[in-house]
Amino acid sequence: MNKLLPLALLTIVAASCAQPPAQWELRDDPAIVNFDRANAVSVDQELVDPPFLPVHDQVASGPPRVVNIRLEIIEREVEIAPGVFVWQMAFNNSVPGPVPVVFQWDWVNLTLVNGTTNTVRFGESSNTMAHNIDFHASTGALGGGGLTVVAPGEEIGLEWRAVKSGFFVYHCAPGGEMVPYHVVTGGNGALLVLPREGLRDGFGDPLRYDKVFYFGEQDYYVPKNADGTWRRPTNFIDQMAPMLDVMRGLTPTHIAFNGKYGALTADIRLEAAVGETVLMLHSQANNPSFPHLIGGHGDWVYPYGKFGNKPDANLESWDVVAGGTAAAVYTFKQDGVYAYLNHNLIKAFLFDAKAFIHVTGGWDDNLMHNSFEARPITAN
Ligand SMILES: [Cu+2]
Repeated sequence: MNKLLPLALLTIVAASCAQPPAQWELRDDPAIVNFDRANAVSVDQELVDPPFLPVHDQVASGPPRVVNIRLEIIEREVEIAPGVFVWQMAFNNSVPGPVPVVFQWDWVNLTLVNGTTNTVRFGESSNTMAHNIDFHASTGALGGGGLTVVAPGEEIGLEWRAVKSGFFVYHCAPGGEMVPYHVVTGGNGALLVLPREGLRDGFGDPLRYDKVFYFGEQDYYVPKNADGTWRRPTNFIDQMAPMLDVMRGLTPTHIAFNGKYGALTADIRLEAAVGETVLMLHSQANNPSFPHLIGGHGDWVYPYGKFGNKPDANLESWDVVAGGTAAAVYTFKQDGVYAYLNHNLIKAFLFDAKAFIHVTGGWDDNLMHNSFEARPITAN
């Protein structure tokens, strides 16, 4: 017994040296949590149109900041598919809206504008309705919706603290039937709250991405005329009653990535290289979705798109809940055209819930090759 004990101890020590116990969960740093807002540096963030994100650091280099963002709501008519017109409500003239990027414990200082002052970039605006914004990442007052109702031609300010990390939906939510109406005409987007230490893989090791793409999935409910043609309304108000009738059927007439058919398969070319790690962000403000990368995987997939959850490894498809997001990381290993899509394949191919990612950089026969070319069937 006495001779065996040291050996047993040695074995335990050796095993624990080879595989240190997982320390995945991190506790909040009180110095960061209690950092005085009055001492925070204020920075302006230039937002960009999806599927791209603003240039950003992946690890916080200082204490919490106040990040100033400006969202201008534009009511506009867009041809979402050939011959199909929708009056959208578009944050910064984009459906989905742009993705602000902050760190956990930063303050987000929003100016929400109903209309536009930037006629150079956004064109004329003649908004007809009140709008607001509900940030799923925020705390209190209906996600800010209760403090941001703003009439056409006016602007309003809202500051809130990003207390949780993850990828979070935001959307317009003016109340009652207006909530789904504004959301399914495009009044939604998502906001990225990075952990201050950056993303970590399932081992707890730092994970850095080379590129990030945002796939905003949008369902539309376009009414038809008596003769079967698509109804083309004259403005955002005229569109509402007939569209609500279609919405009550719960069956979308159109589903798109990045606002319109062909947006990420033809209009915008997404590119990556073999060896590059891509963060794939996905949101759906009104319905579930089931992301899948054809020919690849989710190396690490953060449950519900929230970085405080230990990521799942090696998934084939994953979840977006209605009013939620997904965040998946993949390092490309083969060149070719990959389809990133909703693996409800009807929504991907009979509708247009899909994107292409063009990957260059070489092919690894060891991972895949034809063992023989097509030939007449041989006897076995
Ligand atoms: Cu609205």
